[in-house]
Amino acid sequence: MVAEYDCWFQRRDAGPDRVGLDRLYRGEESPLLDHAALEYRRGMEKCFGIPVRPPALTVEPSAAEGGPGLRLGTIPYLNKTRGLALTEQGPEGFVIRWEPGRPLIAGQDGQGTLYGVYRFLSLLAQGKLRPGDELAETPAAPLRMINHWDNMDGSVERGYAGLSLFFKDGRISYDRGRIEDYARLLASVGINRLSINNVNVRGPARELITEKHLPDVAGLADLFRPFGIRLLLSVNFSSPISVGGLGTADPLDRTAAAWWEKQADLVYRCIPDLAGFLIKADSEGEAGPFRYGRSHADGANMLAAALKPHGGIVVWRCFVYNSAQDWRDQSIDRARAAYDHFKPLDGSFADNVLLQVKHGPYDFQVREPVSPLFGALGKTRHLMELQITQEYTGHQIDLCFLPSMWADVMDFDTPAGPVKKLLGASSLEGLAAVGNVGLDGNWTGHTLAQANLYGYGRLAWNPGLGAEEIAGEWAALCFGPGDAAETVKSLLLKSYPAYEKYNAPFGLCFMVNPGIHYGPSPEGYEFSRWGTYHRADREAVGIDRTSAGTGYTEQYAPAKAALFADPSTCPENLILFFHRLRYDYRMKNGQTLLQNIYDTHFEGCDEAEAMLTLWTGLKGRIGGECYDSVLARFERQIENARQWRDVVNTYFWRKTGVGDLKGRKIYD
Ligand code: GCV
Repeated sequence: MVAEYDCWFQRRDAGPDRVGLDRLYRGEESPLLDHAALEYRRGMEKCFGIPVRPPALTVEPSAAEGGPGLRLGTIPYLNKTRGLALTEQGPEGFVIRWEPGRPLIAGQDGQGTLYGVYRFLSLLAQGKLRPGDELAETPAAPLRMINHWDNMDGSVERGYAGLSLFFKDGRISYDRGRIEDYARLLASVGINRLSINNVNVRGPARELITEKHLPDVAGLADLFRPFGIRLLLSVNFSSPISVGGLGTADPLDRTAAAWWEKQADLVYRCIPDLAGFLIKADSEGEAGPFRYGRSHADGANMLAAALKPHGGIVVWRCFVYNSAQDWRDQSIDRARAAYDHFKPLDGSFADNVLLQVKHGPYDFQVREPVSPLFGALGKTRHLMELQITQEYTGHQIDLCFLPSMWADVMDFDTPAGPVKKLLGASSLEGLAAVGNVGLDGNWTGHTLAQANLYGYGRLAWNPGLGAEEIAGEWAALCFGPGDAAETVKSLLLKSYPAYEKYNAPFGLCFMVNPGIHYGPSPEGYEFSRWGTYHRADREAVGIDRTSAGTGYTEQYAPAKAALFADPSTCPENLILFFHRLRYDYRMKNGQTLLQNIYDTHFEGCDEAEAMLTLWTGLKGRIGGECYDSVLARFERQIENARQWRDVVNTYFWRKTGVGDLKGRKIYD
């Protein structure tokens, strides 16, 4: 990698033959096509050093058109005016057809053409596109969103890459060039929606939907629009009171509903194409309809009615659970909460409401089962929420390539089919993910964590892509050509299994330091109010979530429920999520559960150390700045991995008094 800031738009030493690439002809006029042309020219110059002459607008065939050059336009237009018979694609899709000397990028619409340009540049950079090639792509699902948890003081909740790109000192503040570069990164992997402020909408953020800030939000929206990215704003349920000065935010109270309508009118006067509002209600202290004895459908539908005339959507999060639980009370199971709250409401939401469901029933742990809501919300539009920022997966200090985790999620079988097949083909209309960038020079703190942003976009576009393919693409774009890219790819692929091994074992979850969520603290959450207990004692560990326990397994369709409910069929990487097991329980490898806990922690730490060694093998073969910054992260990762290994192993040794069969060092 030459320049960390440039991410997957690196300058290549050797480029393609420029014949046909340095001249651009384009079809109809539209802002998105203008932008696609601009991005093509910029990309060719930046990545391959090929200057491209400004596009000739050739609405009708002309003599000039006969020469070499790249054609850019939309499929309907080109079919009509050139009789090209290009196969129609879905919305935002594109065709790339490279007749020697006359490559063509044709989108189904302007946005598709822009995506086609980025794909063309990417494939060219990976050495995967040549004259004679033809391909067509359409994104699987219409909504591919990033959620920022940025606060208006400039801090970022769970942000590990510096301050906010958007906010500073209580107002909107940004570097225009930086925003354009960010928009390019997002659009180049197909992201088309962006919420800019934290779902915990506190202080001045409540006024983002007022005259005070709307002109500035509009300015930001103007920068993202050419890239086909529409903004959302996170709103606070009690704003009618805190901003509007009303006495209530009751969704069935006409004055509260009218306040939202008035506010929506104002918002859409400033930003007519705002995608909508995102809301966290009745969750971790945020207000919501429960405060008024109303349902989440009442709350969401009130907002939906306000946005409906403007074509806006309400994205309503399902992260609703009792966050003031008494650890003594074993009758409550937080894992049940989202399904218990929202499944009974299936079918009662307005048609411009989308529920946003975290992929697992807990909270972005290193290993969770897929939420039983997927495949069960047949009558409600919804999105799956992932987390790119590494809150529980190493803070972008530890390398943890998340597409490895997400690919497992995509493969999960719901009663309606695997998640990856439901996306875009059912009421599951897309993905949302908590972003991982900030003002750090390399965007993501750990340079290799850029791969998680890239991978999220690629997976949202094509959920059938495997982790290996994504890792290979990203490594080739940033470190290729050459075998350094192979090393980086293998590092990415080793990273999630290693992290999982030295973290909480076998789906146990939440052995992390409370609050900060980095580093081990096996009982950090045991006696707290957050509902995430493993209840380890001297004989057993884990929660019985079968029908004999909390009944969580029953939320799945019968076949899955039965699979999870039986320890002999339950996937072992989740066995302690679903079961309370004695330490002498025999795992499939014939060893006890306890021995497996020891083994995985020793192995995970060894694997982290091996990753550092692999990286040091790249010294002198990649840019020094990148080499050094990643090296420093690996050194910190090893400290963290050792700490996890020793704290968790010592914890279980002290509980059980049973040592490691292999006699490795476990501290007293
Ligand atoms: C934005 C977890 C995080 C919180 C986050 C919350 C959420 O609890 O620790 O920082 O708040 O999830 O998703 O709303």
